[in-house]
Amino acid sequence: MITLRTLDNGFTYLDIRNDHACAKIALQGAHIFHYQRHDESPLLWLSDASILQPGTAIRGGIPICWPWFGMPDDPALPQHGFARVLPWDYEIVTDHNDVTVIVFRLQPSTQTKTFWPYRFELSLQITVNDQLGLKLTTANTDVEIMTISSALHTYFAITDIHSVKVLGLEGKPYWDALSDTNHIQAGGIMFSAETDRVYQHVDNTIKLLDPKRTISIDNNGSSSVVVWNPWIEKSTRMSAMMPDSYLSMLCIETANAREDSITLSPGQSHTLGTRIH
Ligand code: TA6
Repeated sequence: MITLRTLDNGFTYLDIRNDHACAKIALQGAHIFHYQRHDESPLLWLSDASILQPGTAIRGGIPICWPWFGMPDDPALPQHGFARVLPWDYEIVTDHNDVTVIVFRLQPSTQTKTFWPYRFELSLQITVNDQLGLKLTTANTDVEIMTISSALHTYFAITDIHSVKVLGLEGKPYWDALSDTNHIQAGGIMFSAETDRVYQHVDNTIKLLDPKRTISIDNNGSSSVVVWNPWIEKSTRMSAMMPDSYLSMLCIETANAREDSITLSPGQSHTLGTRIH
């Protein structure tokens, strides 16, 4: 079952429920901000301080970072691109008891051209059942070559940052954004301080081990994985975060960033996908 709901401030989202799970997806940014399998706690984290209002990026869920990841060269442009703050169209593909599939589309407009000059087709297919699937497809409909970096910037809800471990990135090279240095991951990842890393050449399943459950992340069309926890100081000063937010969230992002950016010739397309289960 899918219900279109609109808050008093005009914020509009799809409220989804089927035999396996419930989910909420904002039309702004095609941004899923709630996914919860029945008889489980929510799998995606949403900040208690996040305000659901038009034009404001949602802190939590899975923001779509496109057509660039991180800070652009032009400081006047928004971090993580513009797709997550613009309204997308949607089409209900499947609304069955055991699975819900919705395709969202962002069209080029005078607004997008103020950020980025290219013509494109951007779609996001979201599949909700006992797994959560996202497929972000970029088509270059321009006459110019375009280069994109992107991320499905997933905020996972965790029991406690001190008690989780991330496996699957052992031996992978990563850029440490905090020190602007490069390293090789030794062993699983545990957390005791702010962590902001872009792992490259990743083509395998990532596992998030939480005392309550193990979450598997199967990516495709992705060579980068971003691992981020803001820790205390950034939790305290970042927008739409509480001082203790860092304890209950961890970002493991399916991406193509930095040297994994994708170049598309006219007529070419690329799909960045993840399956969370
Ligand atoms: O993906 C990690 C990161 O780039 C961090 O450096 C931090 O800035 C985070 O994204 C949140 O970015 P946002 O623009 O959503 O506040």
